[in-house]
Amino acid sequence: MMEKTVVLIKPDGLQRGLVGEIMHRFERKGLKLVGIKMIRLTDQILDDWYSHHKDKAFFKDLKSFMEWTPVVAMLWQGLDAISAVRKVVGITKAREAEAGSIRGDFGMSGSQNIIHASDSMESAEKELGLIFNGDEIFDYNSSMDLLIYSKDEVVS
Ligand code: FUP
Repeated sequence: MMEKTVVLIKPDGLQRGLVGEIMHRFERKGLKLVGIKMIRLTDQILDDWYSHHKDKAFFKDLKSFMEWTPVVAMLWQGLDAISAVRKVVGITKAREAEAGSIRGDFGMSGSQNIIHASDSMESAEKELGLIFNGDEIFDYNSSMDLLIYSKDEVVS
């Protein structure tokens, strides 16, 4: 299914100068950029974003980490993009993430782990709504689509 997924470059990724490197990886993979902005996350956004973690011991630190600097928020579109992007990102604990993934190649921490990516259709929809206005999401044809997908895949 054609999906949109939300990626955040977290404050550590921004400060370490990894924005270009990270975007490069998604572009080369064949994902289409359909939204991008810088945003400073607030308590209000994060309470909703990480509502499933609100009772965890790390919740307070997680919020202050995510508010340290602005983040770079992106929307990437592609066939089964949610799971494809999660594979490019790697597992949460970066020091155990597979080499070749973003966290595996650039991180050591399980909390300062460079990047966020939506983990399901529900979270993608929720996160998209928390960050992007309708007029910040772009639908366009790219001739790359003809190279990235076969004809039968593009119609699915
Ligand atoms: P992920 O989807 O890989 O980002 O992982 P989770 O949704 O499980 O966790 C979201 C964020 O909470 C992580 F990216 C970092 C933080 N976290 C911690 O700080 N400590 C933990 O033990 C688990 C998660």
